[in-house]
Amino acid sequence: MPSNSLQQVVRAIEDRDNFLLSAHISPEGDCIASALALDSLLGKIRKKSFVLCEDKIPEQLYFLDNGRWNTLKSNPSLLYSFDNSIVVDCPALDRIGKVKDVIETRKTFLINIDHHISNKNFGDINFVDSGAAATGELIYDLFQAFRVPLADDDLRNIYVSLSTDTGSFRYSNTTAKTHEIVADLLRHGLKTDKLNEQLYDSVPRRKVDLFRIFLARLEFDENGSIASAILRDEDLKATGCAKIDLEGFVEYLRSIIEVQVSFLICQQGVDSRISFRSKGSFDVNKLAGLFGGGGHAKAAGCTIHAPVEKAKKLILEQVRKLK
Ligand SMILES: [Mn+2]
Repeated sequence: MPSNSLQQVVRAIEDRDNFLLSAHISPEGDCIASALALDSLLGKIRKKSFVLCEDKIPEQLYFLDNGRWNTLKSNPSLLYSFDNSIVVDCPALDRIGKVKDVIETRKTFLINIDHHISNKNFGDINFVDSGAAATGELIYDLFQAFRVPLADDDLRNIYVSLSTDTGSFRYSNTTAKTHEIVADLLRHGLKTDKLNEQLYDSVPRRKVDLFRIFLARLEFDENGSIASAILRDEDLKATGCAKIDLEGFVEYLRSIIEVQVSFLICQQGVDSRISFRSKGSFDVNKLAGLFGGGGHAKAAGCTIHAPVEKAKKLILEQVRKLK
């Protein structure tokens, strides 16, 4: 089903009373903040809602936790009755992990709110806009459509979503609308200094330790236009890091002047999870798509069912073909 209009989404929400909200596994700024902001909006229009995700909020973003983020482990979700689900920031339904089973068992009406160009339009209602810098932009649109004023938490959540998905308003997905939304948040009293410190100037020591290993593994191919690194489960273990600690690593590779395509391969048991970044005209969404993944033109990911070294070989082959 193609994307629906804002009005159709508003109607779909108005017509229904209770919602399970979910977001992707390994949650980051946009999906966490979008889910929490949407939960807040639904409460304010007197709907019942319940956030349920496979993973907990990572430590760096604990400050967003308002006690409304439930995980499959922490919560007896099955006691909660709901007829509808809203999935945010997920290009495909598999991205919510095991919560997919919960939704499918209940045969709920499904609303898909997202901005990934690779979105599969898996919902009964699909509010998908690949021109939006972050899913948080679409949640902001919903606040406007329902004429619900943004409380302090909502201001903060929308900002976190926009700021994190645009690399602090640096990436090409940043639009005039992104800045207009931020201007509106500021007019409503958002304070950004402390927030930016929490988001960007709070690097734990363990992450620096992992970054050292990552730099030692850095390799260049194709005359330095491709940069990649491999990290293994044991590297994360040795430094006490989790997947979220990898945030920013692959972007660092892309920031190297000569580099057009960068990727980070992270061992995931017997499989490999890959994050791609690019600049210029190279489309990593297309590249990730060859391996069953996707995302955006300049930032995408996939899982390859092969060990890390083999995965790297397979990727390099495809990058050379696409270049
Ligand atoms: Mn996003």
